[in-house]
Amino acid sequence: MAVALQASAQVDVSQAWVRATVAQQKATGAFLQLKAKTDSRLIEARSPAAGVVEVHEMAMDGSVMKMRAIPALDLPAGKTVELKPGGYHIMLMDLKKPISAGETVALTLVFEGADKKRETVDVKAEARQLGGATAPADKDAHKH
Ligand SMILES: [Cu+2]
Repeated sequence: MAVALQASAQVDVSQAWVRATVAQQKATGAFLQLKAKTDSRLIEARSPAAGVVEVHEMAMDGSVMKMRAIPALDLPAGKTVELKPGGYHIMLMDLKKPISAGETVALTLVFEGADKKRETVDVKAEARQLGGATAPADKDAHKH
């Protein structure tokens, strides 16, 4: 669930979510869909939950997939740009505390239009637990 607080935003933000973390984990990703009315760029992201927030892309480095920070993410007019696991994402680093599934994480996104006008959009992203190898043991599991 995502709520963009500015109804008339230049860039529509939807489907925002953050990957829940396990204890000791200091970084995680935020994912969402962006659709700009006119050519824009995502130039900055912030969150009170993290000390450092960067926009990352995944890129091949030889035969290894690595992520790296990019200065801006292009948002062509009318095109939905999806930030998702394995692709572009907003990297939350230096987390102030673990993020549990169901929690709401506040994100602030800064967009810049072709006219250099900046717009700030506040987003609430719900934390979700992704299944798979990194999932912690289910504390509610019953043994019989
Ligand atoms: Cu990353």
